[in-house]
Amino acid sequence: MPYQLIAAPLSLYSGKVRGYLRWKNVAFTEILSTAEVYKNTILPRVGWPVVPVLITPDDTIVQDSSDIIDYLEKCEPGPSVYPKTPVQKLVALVMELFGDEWLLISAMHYRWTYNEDFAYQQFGNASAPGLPKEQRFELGKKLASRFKGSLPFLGITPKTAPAIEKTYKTFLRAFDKHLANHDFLLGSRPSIGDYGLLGPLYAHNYRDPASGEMMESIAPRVADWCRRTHAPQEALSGEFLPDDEIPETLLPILQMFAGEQIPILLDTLADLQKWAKDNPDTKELPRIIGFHKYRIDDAEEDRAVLPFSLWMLQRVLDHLKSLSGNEQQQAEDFLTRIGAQELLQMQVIPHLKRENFKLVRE
Ligand SMILES: N[C@@H](CCC(=O)N[C@@H](CS)C(=O)NCC(=O)O)C(=O)O
Repeated sequence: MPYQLIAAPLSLYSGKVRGYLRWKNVAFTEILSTAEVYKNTILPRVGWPVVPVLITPDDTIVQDSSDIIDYLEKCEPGPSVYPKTPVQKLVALVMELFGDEWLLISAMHYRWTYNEDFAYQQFGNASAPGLPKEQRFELGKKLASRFKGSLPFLGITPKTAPAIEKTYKTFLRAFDKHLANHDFLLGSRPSIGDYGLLGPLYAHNYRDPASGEMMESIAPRVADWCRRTHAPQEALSGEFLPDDEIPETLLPILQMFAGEQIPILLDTLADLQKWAKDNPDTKELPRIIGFHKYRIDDAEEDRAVLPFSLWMLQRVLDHLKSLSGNEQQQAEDFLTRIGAQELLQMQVIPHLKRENFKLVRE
């Protein structure tokens, strides 16, 4: 039995994992996440409705795109998507965090502002492919309300919409410029950072028609990167740049991470500590632990405090903690250069881990 990936074409994190599996040359079959599959496999085995889910050849379930990729990195041969050198590995992990947890905002905004009917049809197509088209649309509308309804929780409102669009377009132009000289973020081999970006950029912002048209017109190289990263022509190919080099063209994107996402992560850290103090006997983290203000460009809005982002941040901080001597100095100098030196002081307290597919404190 090969690996089985339960996933859907419209799903953000499914695209991240699918692109990785193909590059890694892992034999897998994809199972569409229909209502039946949710009922018979995902809910009983994962405990909550989510995709993507990996079923391994020995029938182990792995859930969460980062855990799936890490599982396969351990079990499957071939080159790794994690650079070995300190600063490239740091940048790759930061870009995964930025894609998974920050560009998610633009992905959700564009889908539900400019591609609503397409998305309804897609939700219905995935859930009940056997129904007639109009019924799939109506079903999709019902199923999608949970996702569309999450917009205000992500801080996506009419007040922030212009700022979200402005900063997303700035990102697209910067990434397009970078891709004029490099196939991927860090050379001719995709890294975990490329897959982090692929989530929001592929399934939503490339594949949703109105968003894809916009991407093709203002950042055609990003659209090309989406195609190459999601469906590579050559598995296991490419190299990271030599000498731990970080291309200058990535600096504007890393500065966006520092300016936009770090303040939210800092606030979320403070809220986690408060939550832990107020709930000393609760082990499992709720998905939302409160509300806070966030700023994007010149707009300010309320948004939910999402502790899951800190589990992703921990991946970056654990890497920093593993460094010593010269390597530590190089990473510190680099973070100062991009204005992200706050990362050096950050600590996730209490430490978070995933247990039975849920986020819990250690
Ligand atoms: N962090 C997870 C998130 C998975 C996720 O959010 N999947 C979406 C579809 S792309 C979903 O099923 N969401 C359901 C939910 O969040 O309740 C990952 O990287 O796999």
